[in-house]
Parts: sequence; structure tokens; C-alpha cells
Amino acid sequence: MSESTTVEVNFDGLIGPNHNYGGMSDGNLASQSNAGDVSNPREAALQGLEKMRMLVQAGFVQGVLPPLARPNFDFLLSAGFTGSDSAMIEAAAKTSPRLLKTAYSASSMWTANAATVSPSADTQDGRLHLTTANLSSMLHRSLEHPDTTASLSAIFEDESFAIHAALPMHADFADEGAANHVRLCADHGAEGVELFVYGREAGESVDGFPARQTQLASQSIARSHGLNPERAVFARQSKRAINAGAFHNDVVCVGTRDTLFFHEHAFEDTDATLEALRRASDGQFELQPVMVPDAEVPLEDAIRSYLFNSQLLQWPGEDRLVLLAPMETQETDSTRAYCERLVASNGPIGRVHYVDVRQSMRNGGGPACLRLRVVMTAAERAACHQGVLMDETKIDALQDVVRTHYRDRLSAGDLADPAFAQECLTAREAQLKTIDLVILKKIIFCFLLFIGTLTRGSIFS
Ligand code: SUG
Repeated sequence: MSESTTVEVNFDGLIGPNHNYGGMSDGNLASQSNAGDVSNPREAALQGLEKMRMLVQAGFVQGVLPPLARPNFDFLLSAGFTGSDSAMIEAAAKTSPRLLKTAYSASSMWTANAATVSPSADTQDGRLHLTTANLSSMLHRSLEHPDTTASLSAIFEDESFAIHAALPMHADFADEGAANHVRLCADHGAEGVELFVYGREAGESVDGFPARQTQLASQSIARSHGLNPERAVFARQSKRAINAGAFHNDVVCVGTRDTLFFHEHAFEDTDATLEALRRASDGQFELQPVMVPDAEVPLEDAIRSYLFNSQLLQWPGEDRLVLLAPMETQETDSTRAYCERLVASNGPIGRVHYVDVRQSMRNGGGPACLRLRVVMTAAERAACHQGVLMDETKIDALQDVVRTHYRDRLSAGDLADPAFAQECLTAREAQLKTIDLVILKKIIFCFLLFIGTLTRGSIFS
């Protein structure tokens, strides 16, 4: 497989009209400190779409994943609310505003948490495997997986893709998807090394902020994707990083091709992690580790600025990699200065480009959180649903939907208005129409999921 035909496609989450600052994520400092602020969903979605536009203009293949239908009425029903949609919203607003916020979360925008992806070059059966993340650590995120699996199944329905439903919804199997997964390789089409980063063992209880990924979850995914055990590396995230606010490994580490860019305190045992990666690369590429010392960028600055929650990209026409970092990295003295030295050196990263995704950042989601990387051959790109592959005309159309249907102010109190639920529904319908995507109704989908899992071990395989 040649480098020119296999590319990394970034599927960005389209930010929903319900984007709000709910303060839902323990251990995510931005979510906690901005809780209760008024959000601007219109600006959030336009920022996300402008990031996509910039990458389309640069020549990247760019995909999109639609927002999930919210509010989540199934969740409100499970929580005991009954009656019409309006009655459920009004009752929840009165008796349990936190449950209403949960039902309304727009957290599916962070598609790095949608699934773990293994490209076909890495898997035993030569198919591209995706496992939806169960996101079991946070209540609002644990509601995403059935709808996410339905979206992925609609987009990747060809037999060249294998979609696996989320792992069991138990703390031992806690899984946050690609945010704790890095793939390294000589070039995208070659067999790669997959690095799985976990924060705790199954059954282990840890002090401090939640460790959202278990080793058991990572191992289970590597098994079901049919990865070569010699090319899968499991490394423990440092407790220090988690307790400083790195609730996912992608807050302190990003990698692509042969380059791993990470903070000195990202891993519990850095030397052992690098050694395992070198062994797994088996001479097919020479690992380029770029470790940022705490003395140059203190861990707290790395987390506040989201230096590592950047996209590390092989930019068309450029020899060295480009780091697509949030504006906050430029505005933080230590990270700006570090980036200047980084590009002046002759290392693998040759340029830093800053993007404005502030609305998402204020909930702890930088450029890297907003995208799911799917390495795809030309045939796989042709076999997936074409409507989700972006060009500027579709981006214009999606921005029109946002300008027409999204509010520019959303507070927790606004969620109590039943009319807002209709607004969200209308906006999503217009978006699905724009990308020409039909997602099976949940009841049909659950039936197919059940049958598919029983018969083949993966859905729609
Ligand atoms: O899971 N924030 C998300 C941010 C996810 C970022 N993703 C990656 N690092 N890949 C989370 O903590 C906050 C929602 C709120 O508080 O309203 C939230 O869910």
C-alpha cells in the first residue's frame, strides 16, 4: 500500500446547538472552572467548521460526525420522568436540573472519544476496525455510545469496516476511545504500532481525579481488532498527570507517523514506554521521541494551554510535521516560547499553526479532542458514506444551518424551555440532510446490533 493512497482522515465532531457549560466532568479543570457560564453554540460550531475549512483548503481529506440527538429523552425516561416531551423537560428542570443538563450535553462533539480505530494495515482480517467507547466514567458521556454506534454504522456500513459495540458498562472496562490511543508507523499505509495508554488496572481504586481508562479495556480492544500482539504497546499514564488535570492521555501526548510528542510526566515509566515502542517498531521506522521537559513547560502550563491537545499533521507540501495547536498555547508564555524553540530546532516538527476553538476549549476540548483519526485506503474512502466527506460547499451549507438555527447565548436556565428541544431537533435534521445521512431509528438499530453481535462478534461486519 503506498503512502499516497492511504491517508489519515480526520472526522471532526459537528458541535451541536446544545453546547453548554454544564460542569459535568470531574477531573477536567476547564469543565469545572467554567461551570454555569453562558455558552455561545453558534460561535462554537462556526469555530469548529472553520478549522475543518482550513484543513480542506490545505488539501486534507476531512470528515464530519453529526451531533447526537439531544435532549436524550430515553435518559429522562430511565430517570423516571414521564408524559410528553415538554412535560418531561419541565419536570426535570424543576426537580433535577442536573439530570436535565446531563440529557442535554453536547459532549459527542469531542469525537476523539467516539471510538478507538485500527486501520486495516494493522488488523488480522484486513478490515478497518472501530470500537465505540463506552465512556462509562462520566454519566453524561456514558449516554453517547448507542447513538455513536448508530452514526458510525451508518457511515462505515461497507463490509470493509468492522464496527464493535461499546465494551461492558462497568468500571473495569472503562474506555475513552482514541483519546488514549496513538498509532505510530513509517507511513500511514504501512503496518503500525498501536500505543494504548491506561490510567488504572481493572479493579484498582485510585486516589484523586478519576482514571478513565483501564488496561483491561485497552487489551480487550486490541484483541477484538485482531492486532499483532508484538505491535501493541500498553503504557500506564502517570498518576501525576491525571491529578494535575490530564483526564485523557491526549492532554499530555500526541503522535503521528514516527513522532511521539509528549510531556516528561505523561507516562508512569517513560523509558520503559519508549523501549517498548522501539521494540514493537521492529526496525520498520525509527521512533522520534520529542519529550518536553517540565523545566521548560511545567505540567500545569501544558494542561492549561493544551499544548499537546494539538493535531500533529503531515501537511501537504511540507517536509516536517505541523502542530495545529489552540490559541491558548500561543497565549501561555512557556508554551509559546517552547514552540518557537521547537520549530527552530531541526526536529520532526517544523511549524506550529494556532487555531481558535475557544468555545470547546472552555469545556476541556482542544483541536485534538474535536477529531477522530481514521487512516483509510482509497478504497475505504470510496466505500464510506460520501456525504460526511467535506468540501467547502458542504462547509458553507453547514455554516448556514448554524447561522439559521443556533443561539448565540445558552445558559443552564434556557434548557428548561421545551421550545429549545424542538430547535435542537430542527437543526440536527437540517444537518443530516446536508450530509445526506440517514441514521437508523434506535429500536431497529438495537435489534441489528443484537443479531450482529450474536452472529459475528461485530456489527455489520
Ligand atoms: O470528557 N468535557 C469533555 C472533554 C473531552 C475532551 N476530549 C479529549 N481530551 N479527547 C470530557 O471531560 C464537559 C461537559 C460539561 O461540563 O458540560 C466535558 O464533557
